[in-house]
Parts: sequence; C-alpha cells; structure tokens
Amino acid sequence: MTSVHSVLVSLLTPPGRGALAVVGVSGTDAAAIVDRAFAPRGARPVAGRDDGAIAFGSWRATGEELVVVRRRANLVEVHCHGGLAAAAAVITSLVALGAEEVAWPRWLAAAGESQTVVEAHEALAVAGGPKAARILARQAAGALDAEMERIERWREAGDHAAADAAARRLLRAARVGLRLTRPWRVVLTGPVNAGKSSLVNALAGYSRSIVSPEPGTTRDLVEVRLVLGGWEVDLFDTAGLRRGGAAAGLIEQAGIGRAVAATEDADLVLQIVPADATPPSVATDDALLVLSKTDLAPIGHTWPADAVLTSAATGAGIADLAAVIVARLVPEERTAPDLLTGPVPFTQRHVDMLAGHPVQSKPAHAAHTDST
Ligand SMILES: Nc1nc2c(ncn2[C@@H]2O[C@H](COP(=O)(O)OP(=O)(O)OP(=O)(O)O)[C@@H](O)[C@H]2O)c(=O)[nH]1
Ligand SMILES: [Mg+2]
Repeated sequence: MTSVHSVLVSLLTPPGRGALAVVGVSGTDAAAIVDRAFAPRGARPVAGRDDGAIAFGSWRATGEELVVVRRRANLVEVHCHGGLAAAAAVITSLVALGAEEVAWPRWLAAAGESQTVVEAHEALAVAGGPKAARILARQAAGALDAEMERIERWREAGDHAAADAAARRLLRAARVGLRLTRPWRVVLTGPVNAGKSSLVNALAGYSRSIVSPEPGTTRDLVEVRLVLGGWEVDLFDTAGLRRGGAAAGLIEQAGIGRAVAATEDADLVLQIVPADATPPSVATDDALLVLSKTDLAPIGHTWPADAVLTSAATGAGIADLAAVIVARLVPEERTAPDLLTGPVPFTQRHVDMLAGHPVQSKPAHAAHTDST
C-alpha cells in the first residue's frame, strides 16, 4: 500500500447529541484505510466494491456495529452512533492508521466541493431561522455556482446584456444574502412609559423586559432574539426618552446614550407613541410609527394613516406589527418573490466577483477531486 498521508478525516455532523454521526474520509487511499479499521459482515472490502455501496460491519478497534458508505474510491463515509465518543473513536483509529484529522470546511473543499458550497455549509452552521436556512441550503446544493457558470458562459459567448442582467439580479438578492448569518436589528424607541417593554414582551411571547408604571423603568439596552415571519431578528428595548431632557439620572442618561447609538445602526426603528398622548410632530426618518395602548385611547380618535395600532394589554395588533416589521426588513419577499428562491450571493466574495466580472467557479482546493 502507498502512503496514506493524503487521507483526510473529519466529523461531518454537528458535534453533540444525535442519533447518528458521520465521519468523512477522503483521499486516494480513503477506501483502503477504512478497510484496515473496518470488518464488513460477509461482504467484500470497501476498496473492492462499487461506488454507492453500503457495507454493514464492525469497527475493529471498538467492536461498534456501524455502516460504511463508499461514495467513490476516494470518498468514504463512516456512519456511527451519535454523540461525541463513537465518532471520536472512529477518527482516532483512522488517525492511528495515518489519516490526518481536519476541520470540516477543509474536508469538504478537499473532497471537491466548490468554495461557494463550502461557504454555504459554513453559513448554514451559524444561520438562524428557517428562511435563511432554506436560502443557504439551495446555495449548498449548487444554485449560486450554477448561476455563476451561466453568467460566465454568456460572457464567453459575448452576450453581455444577458450576463449583466443576471449579475444585477444577483446583486439585488445579495442585500438579503449578506444578512443571512447576521440577524436584522430592530430598535424600539420612544418616550418613557410609552409601553416599549410591554411591546417587546408581547412580540417575544414572554416577559423578557421589566414593565412598570414608573417612568424610566428600562435603563439599559435589553436584547431579545426572535424569529419573525421566518427571519431571525434581534429586538432592542431601550431606555425611554424624557421630554425636554428633564429629570434623567446619570444611569438613565447613559442608557439613553446607548439607545441613541443602537438606533443609529438599526435596520429598522420602531417609534412607539402611546395612543392616549399627542403623537410627535416630527416622525423620525424611516422609523415605523407604532401606537401603543390603543385600549386606553378615547373612542372616535383618528390615527396617522401609516401607523400600526397595538395594545400589549389586549394583544390587538401584535401579529400585524410582526408582519409589518418583516415587510419593512425584507420587502423583496413581496416586491420580488422569486428573487430569494433561487441563486443568492451570501458573502462579500460573491459580491466582489459579480461587481468586477471575471467570474470564477473552480473548486477551492483541487487536492482530492474525483478522478475516477
Ligand atoms: N392599558 C395599557 N397599559 C399598558 C399597555 N402597554 C403598557 N402599559 C402600561 O404602561 C406602563 C409602562 O409600560 P412599559 O412597557 O414599562 O413602558 P416603557 O416604554 O418600557 O417604559 P420605560 O422603560 O420607563 O421607558 C406599565 O404600567 C404598563 O403596564 C397597553 O397596551 N395598555
Ligand atoms: Mg421599558
């Protein structure tokens, strides 16, 4: 047998409890090295079997019953019991036979996945919310690579109009794509006692923030991570602003400073105004006007047309508020429903590639690409 130094091994399933764990083995001698550690039950060794073959047997070092899948001669998966110990034992014995253990992104790249597919897997590991996961799963399945190749073919054929149109469409989708691993930031501001904390709690569905009739209850930024309409959102409750800047103590002033800073890098600011008070004469730019405590408002009251009416006390308008927040954060879902269901660039590298055309889509590492 030749050297086994080119065999790379990595845990491919998330570490932690689970029914199954998958250890990936790649490289020229992948099947051969697995055969030295694995005793198939009655069947031929993995090296002598067809691609796609599934072998049951036992792991020699531990006696564990497990399954080995031969994807190709240079790409083998060991499916063992979940949890950390079983997979660690498999990896330890393969390393003892000369394989090198590497982090899974490097393993995927070495196994021939494109850089974009590896990035999609990395992003999936940290993304929150089903919408982000769905978009990234499509890129992990090759959607963005395929579109980049299509654009490249148009450029080669001299059809720059088609290439430019497709690239522009991708760049539009990238606005959302670049946010898939970073939650949207939504900040609630408004006067003291406006009912900001009550609204945060109503949206969160539990008592995250302290609520009291005392003005100035919230003095620090209070953050809560939610999934709204399938998107991950960080909601920030802030210290209320006192009219005329009066009567705020030192701690409260510091809190108000943080509120202002949070507002500055928010994706969306909710300006909370109690419905039983006079609305502010000047609305903050781009802020969403939310009237609170509508249960207290006098009958026959008229509201600004673009305001969202809510009552944390009765629950009225809370679902509407969530829907309006999502519509403001991701208007593409309504205005361009197809934009996010196909290829979506999701890293700055993709954007740079699109912005200055020469489009590349070759594998990140060519070390162990399939040569069968
Ligand atoms: N009737 C009624 N009372 C409400 C509603 N929302 C909040 N309140 C009351 O208004 C008071 C202030 O509510 P908070 O949610 O603490 O207000 P806040 O804006 O966070 O106040 P600060 O943290 O002091 O800036 C409390 O007594 C709440 O019970 C509502 O929808 N209806
Ligand atoms: Mg509060």
